[in-house]
Amino acid sequence: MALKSTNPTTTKSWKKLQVHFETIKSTHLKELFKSNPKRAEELTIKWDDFYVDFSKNRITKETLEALIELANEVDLKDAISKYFDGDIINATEGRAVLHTALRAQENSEVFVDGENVIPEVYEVRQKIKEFTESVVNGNHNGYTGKTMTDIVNIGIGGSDLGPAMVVDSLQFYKNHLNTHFVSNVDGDHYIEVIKNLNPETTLFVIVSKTFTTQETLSNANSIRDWFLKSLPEEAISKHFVAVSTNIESVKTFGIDEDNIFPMKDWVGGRFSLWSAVGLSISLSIGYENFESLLLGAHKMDEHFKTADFNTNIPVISALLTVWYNNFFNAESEAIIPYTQYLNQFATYLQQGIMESNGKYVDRSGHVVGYQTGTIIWGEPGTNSQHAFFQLIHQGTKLIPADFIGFIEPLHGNKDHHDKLMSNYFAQTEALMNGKTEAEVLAEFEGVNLSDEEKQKLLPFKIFEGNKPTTSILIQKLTPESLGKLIAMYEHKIFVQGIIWNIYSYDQFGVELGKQLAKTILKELSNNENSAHHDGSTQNLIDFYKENSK
Ligand code: G6Q
Repeated sequence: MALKSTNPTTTKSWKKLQVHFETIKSTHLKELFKSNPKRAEELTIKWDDFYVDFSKNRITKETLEALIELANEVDLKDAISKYFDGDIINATEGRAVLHTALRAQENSEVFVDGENVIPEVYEVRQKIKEFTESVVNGNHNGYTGKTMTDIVNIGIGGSDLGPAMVVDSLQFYKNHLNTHFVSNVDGDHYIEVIKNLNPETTLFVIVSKTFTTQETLSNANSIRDWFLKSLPEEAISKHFVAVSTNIESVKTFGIDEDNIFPMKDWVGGRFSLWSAVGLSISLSIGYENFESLLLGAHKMDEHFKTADFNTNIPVISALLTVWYNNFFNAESEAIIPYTQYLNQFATYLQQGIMESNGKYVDRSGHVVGYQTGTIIWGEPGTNSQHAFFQLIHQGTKLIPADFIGFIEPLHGNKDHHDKLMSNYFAQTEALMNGKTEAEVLAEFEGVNLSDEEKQKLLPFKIFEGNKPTTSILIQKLTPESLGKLIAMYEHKIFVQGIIWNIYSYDQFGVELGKQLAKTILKELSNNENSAHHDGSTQNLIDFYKENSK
């Protein structure tokens, strides 16, 4: 069954939210805390090892009620069932969206075209497990008998960002294998990665759902050529494996069928790290840890599917985005992890969120008359405090931010961890409270400045505050808690798409890029000049050709 199509702006709750917005838009968060001493408790969701405090958001109970009404009016419940049940909710590509099936329990049933897909999911998982163990334990060695020391994941977009982010985030749990990622078609990228590698001890994992992506195939071909300079053709089967839906093209590339890890077209690239696309994750942290990652995601799936909307973390989180994006006209959202391990997390979410919800046509094929996908950005705190935080504190834009922190550090340095987390808490507090004129004046006391100088300086030192943040506090960064966190954002993306009445699971904008470059490439590599470019593009191409060696 297809997803319903409701223009959210025509609902009663949207109108209610518009009226309500007028009454709340200038209210300061400080006042909201003052008027309700129980606010923090009431707006915090404790679930498993997650403590999610929504209270520093510019909402009241009434706001939440109206937002939940909106979710009900667009029939979010029905959409969630369709999502988990394998309905063709990616209608523009005629596909189901079933990354949740990849982490479902073995005894569950999810049907696509009348067939339960779970047994096959578990067959592939078994293959990942056996292969991981044989490489990690030194049973699958290189052609010359040496044990593997390095893994190179060759893929781009969804076939790179998820595995790269997870491997980096979970480096604490890593085994002896060094994992590298080659994605950019920029030849300097793969050459930098392989320059210190020994082909005899390196395993290459080519990841491409379609196995037609220019970047990945170019990198794979060049790396194979490099490899064949040291080892014979028959060595390929020991050193190259692939993850794809396109088995025939992988075989044509020269990879044995046994070395192919299949994936299904109902797994979208940017949601595919849970599938065989996660092979380099499994190789790098071990299969058990990979399984824990999947289990964490499954637990979040269950929470999302079963919790009432008012205690449902992904639902509330998505509704807040709608609130800021469509009523406060906020354009971006920041993701600030207070852990260096999640260094790549915002980059990863940029793809998930912006590729999914960067759409201007609704599910009825009409151009939307309201804002959809937000701009996502972020870097770990505390580093970002020394960089772009100034703009969040005193700029002219409203930037809701998710603060993500962990109670326990992995290496146990409590002194550093307390410093790190005191920054997390202090920032959310300061963003909310700001600094009043009276507070600045009090700070000025005892400072060697004339009254006139103080008055001059005063406006620059005032912080309005009222900057919304959501505090996500998790016990410890583990494969399982990371699985929960990623799945939380995946479901947030889904809810946003349902409310904005768009299709979140296609990516025609990405495909456009794949087509466009092909024509120009022909012009660059020979003297063909077939296409009619605008003056600027033509000049750029000509200048490049004249000056490139
Ligand atoms: C993800 C996108 C895109 C895709 C890459 C790689 O959702 O579709 O980022 O993952 O373009 O595609 P292949 O895996 O087919 O090489």
